[in-house]
Formats: sequence, C-alpha cells, structure tokens
Amino acid sequence: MASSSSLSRLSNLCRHFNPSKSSDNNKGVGLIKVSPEVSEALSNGGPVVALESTIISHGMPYPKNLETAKEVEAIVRGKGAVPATIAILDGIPCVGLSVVELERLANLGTQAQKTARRDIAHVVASKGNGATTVSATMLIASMVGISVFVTGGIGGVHRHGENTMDISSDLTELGRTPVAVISAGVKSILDIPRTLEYLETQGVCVAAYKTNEFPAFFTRTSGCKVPCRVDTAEECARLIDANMKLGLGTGILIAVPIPQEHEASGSLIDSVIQRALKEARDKNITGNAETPFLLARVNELTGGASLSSNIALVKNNALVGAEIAVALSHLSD
Ligand code: PSU
Ligand code: MN
Repeated sequence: MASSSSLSRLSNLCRHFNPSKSSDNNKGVGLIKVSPEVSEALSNGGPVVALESTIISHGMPYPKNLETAKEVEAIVRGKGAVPATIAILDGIPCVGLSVVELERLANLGTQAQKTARRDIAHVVASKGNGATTVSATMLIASMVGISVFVTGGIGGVHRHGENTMDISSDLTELGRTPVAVISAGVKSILDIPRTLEYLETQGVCVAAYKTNEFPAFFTRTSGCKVPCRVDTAEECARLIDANMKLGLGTGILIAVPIPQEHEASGSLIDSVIQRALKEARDKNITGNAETPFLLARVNELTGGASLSSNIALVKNNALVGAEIAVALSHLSD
C-alpha cells in the first residue's frame, strides 16, 4: 500500500498535470508541466497571469531581459496574482518558470527557438527549447485554464501584408482562443489599420483602456478608434467573464497605452522605424525574423531609448493585467 507521503506526492503530481479549470481545448494538457504555485492558484480559482517568453529571448538583450522578466513577475505578485511565464524547455511546455529556468531562457536568448503555434509540435518532438510568442502562449495558457495574459505588444499585419500575406498568427489565435491579452497595442512597424480590420474579421473584441483610441506601443495614439472602451479592471473582468459565459471561444485584446511619462516622441520613432524597415527590405529579412530584427534595430537607432520605453510599458501592462486577474477571481467568489 502506498504511504501517505507518496500518496500526497502522487496527488500533487496529478494536480500539476490536471488543472481543474481547463478549457475544451485540453487534449494535450497532460503533456504540460504546471508549476506547483500556478497549479495551486488554478485549483483554488485564484488570480493567475500568463506571461510570454519570446519577449525574453528575442525581444530584449541580456541581461535587461532577465531583469525585466523578474521585475514583471514581482509586479504581478505585488498585486496578489500568480505569474505564469510560459516556455518550452527540453521539449516540455512549462507553465510557471523557476528563477533558474527563467535565467536559462534569458541566457539562451535567440538560441531558443521563437515558437508560434505552428512551431509547438516540432519543438516538443525535437525536445528543443522554445520561447513562446503570443499565439503559442495564449494556446498553452488556455489549455491549462488561464484566461488573462500580459505582454508588451502583439504581432499584427505587416506593412505590405496585402502582398506578402505576412500576418502574425497572434491575430488568428486571438480569433480562436478565449484568453484576454493585455498589450500596449501594436507597433507602428506594422500596419495598424489593417491589423484592426483583421481582428474584426476574426471576431476579436478589441478594447482600449481609459481611451477611445488604439495605442501604437511607443506612442499613446495611432489615429485608429476602437469599438470598445474600458475604464477599470472590474470592467475588463466583466468583459472576460461575459466572453467566457457566452462560450464565444474568441480572445479579447485589451490595449493599454504606454504611460505618458514614458511615451517616446512619435516623430523620432517614426523616422527610425522607416529606416529599420528599409534596412529589412534591403537585407531581405522576412518571415518570423522580421519582428526581432526591427525591434533590435529600432533599439540601436534610438540609442536604447526604445528599450526603456518597452520595459516601462510591459511593467505597466503587468500592473493592469494583475488587477484584471484579481477582479476576475472576485467575480466568481
Ligand atoms: N512585438 C514586440 N515585442 C515582441 C514581439 C512582438 O514589441 O517581443 C514578439 C511577440 O512574442 C509576438 C511576436 O507574439 O513577436 C510576433 O512575431 P511575428 O510578427 O513573427 O508573428
Ligand atoms: Mn510573420
């Protein structure tokens, strides 16, 4: 007969691999390793905030990436929610990373494979290390029952996307996976009006936080109006709750403008982006290499100013996202 300690170990393990609040999309849930802290919060209906890992590996240079990842987790905890950074390590999709695992990922940098939805099976099968983008993070979060996810910016329709068909799988994932993504909008390295059109086609609810306009990552405005405005974390929670109760199956994009004091000068960023886009075209950098290239170039060309703005907005999103997750957990009290 099993001893009580081995029984409790067993039930612990089962809990890690069978979170109670998994969605319909839970076929692969048994392959996912959920950290004890995240697993416990999910079983108790506590607030959990998913975080992506491409922003760590490809979005920022070492060691700022590690510092930021740790600070973002601390901000989420400070608001009473549990952070769940998602990545694939040695072929295992992990939800909730230890400090050692975070350090490993930050050190790997671009040696980790940028992993969107299409790449997940390959990274798992080859026992590789994958840094998940918004699409892959949303999918894995949804599989274990996490409904709030914080990032910096999402992918979108690339400029000239009408010819290249380079449309980030983040947008189709938002159309098929019921997770609320908190982001600072979409960078103007992308085609913002077409990105919003595509999200409408995908049936995604796009809400802007305390503004009527969709923000453009480094700047608070884009000239594009959004169909839905939310002014409090509670309002966001009610939106997420309604979306889930209706079983719409689609995601929600909550766009939070960068805080005023960190907003970069629009014209500076714009000229730098034009230059980086031209370089990408000249060097024939396309596909999934384009976003990391443009991010790194814009950072170099602004002398690091874009990186500081990037970090500031991610932290602000973490604050708002954690408040939303807490408000959502109170709705079901
Ligand atoms: N935008 C940023 N920082 C990032 C990304 C986008 O400002 O780190 C990353 C995210 O992980 C996003 C991905 O999901 O790039 C989109 O890549 P692509 O354009 O190849 O779909
Ligand atoms: Mn692409």
